[in-house]
Amino acid sequence: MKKIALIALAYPADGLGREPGERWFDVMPPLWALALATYLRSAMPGVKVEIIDEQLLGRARFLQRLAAGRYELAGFSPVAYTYPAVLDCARLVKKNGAMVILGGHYAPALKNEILGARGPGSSDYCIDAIVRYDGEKPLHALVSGTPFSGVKNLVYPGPGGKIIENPVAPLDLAKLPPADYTLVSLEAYFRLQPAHSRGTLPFASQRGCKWAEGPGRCIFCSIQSTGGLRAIAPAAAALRMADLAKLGARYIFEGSDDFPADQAWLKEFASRAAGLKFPALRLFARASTLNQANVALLKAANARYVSVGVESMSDAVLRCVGKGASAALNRRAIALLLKAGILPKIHVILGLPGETRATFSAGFAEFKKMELPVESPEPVLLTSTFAVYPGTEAWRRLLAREPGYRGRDIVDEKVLFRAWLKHFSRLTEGDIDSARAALERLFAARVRVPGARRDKP
Ligand code: B12
Ligand code: SF4
Repeated sequence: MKKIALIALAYPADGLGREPGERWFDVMPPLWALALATYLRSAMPGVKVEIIDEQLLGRARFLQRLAAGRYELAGFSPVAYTYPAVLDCARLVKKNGAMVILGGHYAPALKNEILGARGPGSSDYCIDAIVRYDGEKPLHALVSGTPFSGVKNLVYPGPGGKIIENPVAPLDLAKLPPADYTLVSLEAYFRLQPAHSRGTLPFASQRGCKWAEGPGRCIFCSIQSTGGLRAIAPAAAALRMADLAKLGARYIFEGSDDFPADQAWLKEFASRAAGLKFPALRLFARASTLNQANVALLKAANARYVSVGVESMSDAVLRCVGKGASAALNRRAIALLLKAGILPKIHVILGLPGETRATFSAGFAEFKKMELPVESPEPVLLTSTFAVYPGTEAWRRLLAREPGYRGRDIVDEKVLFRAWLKHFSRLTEGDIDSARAALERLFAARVRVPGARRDKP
């Protein structure tokens, strides 16, 4: 029987200078792996697919398991912070003869760099190929033994090391089987979740972003997607989410980029959800799509928390990053959510292009005017420093100024951030730290968070 491993890494505890154990999200089963494993199992019932998750095993047991495993194919979905550790794991499974495939959002953005440094023929050969965009059919084709040249969405080194990019085929989400959450032990994940959010499962009813496909794309957007905004039919999405309640889910972490982007979809979804026993939803929305009608629909669909990437409260900065929002829209979004009894989570990025002490002061004054909840079980403000991810417009701009970073497959976020500030911001790291501290003080004074866990993106 063929054995396939889909290997998920824990977000490193020291990532971004965080203190060990500090995280802004709950431990959840990796949705990319569930999606791929479900498809593979339904298309090839004879294949054994294991989802191996470092979050459950801890580093030592996780590495032991990989070292002992014999897999025909091993798949990883690195993000910028996990990529170096993914390479360590790839070397382990490659040693035991696995074909190693990467997918997700980081690897396709650096496909040439990764395959050049880690592909066949390199001195550190541990990666065979990279899948771009939807992975279900490409993975099935690979496991079936289709030669690389016949696998859609695949990027791989051809004869002489030349990187070959196969044609791309977006998937019809309606034709996918519902992700099978029983492929992993949900209890094991629930046990690692804090009491107030225990029973959280991830779900994604949509892929792609309407804003990115249409008038603009945020300059920090690293999401690799093709085929425009696609969604599971609203009735099916509602039923599948309700089914998760039967598996013990009390909350759903909905990973779509802008859940209310398609109002007709949302209307149908909300009317179906209203008739079902429905877990509480945590979701993401753009400020510009959070109008009165959409917020009412979200409330009807049992939305509890809505994350809004307000990023900045300076119109000048928002224009610079192509966000398609304004301080007024941000304020409106938060006010509408609060009025509907939905808790906002306000994501702010520090170190954006165009930011100066003056824009920060103006933005800070706007934050002061913003309506906020008096109390929330979780932190409402989530600040982060600007991450220049490969594949973004910001990355392209930085490389134009710092050609020395070109060609590398491993990026050091702190180094990039410093270089970014040097070229694109008039703020220093000290200014950023003070700005962050000032914002945190403002929110701490205005929003009571009983027994707050630390909560930063
Ligand atoms: C939901 C989500 C989370 C959830 C994950 C919940 C879960 N356990 O499933 C949580 C909150 C835990 C999370 C955490 C983090 N995330 Co996150 N996350 C997302 C989000 C919004 C959706 C991902 C998702 O589940 N989509 C649905 C699944 C089905 O689609 P998919 O992941 O794209 O996978 C498909 C294809 O890409 C492909 N594929 C993916 N992997 C592989 C692997 C193989 C082998 C193959 C063949 C195919 C394949 O096939 C899949 C099925 O078609 C994305 C942004 C986005 N819109 O995609 C960011 C995103 C992936 N996250 C990101 C980051 C940075 C993080 C964090 C570091 C936290 C942070 N600072 O934001 C941590 C890292 C966690 C870790 N250990 O890796 C970045 C990655 C950027 C980069 N270039 O590195 C993204 C792109 C968002 C962004 N900021 O731009 N995340
Ligand atoms: S970062 Fe901007 S462009 Fe990218 S998915 Fe989010 S809203 Fe869309």
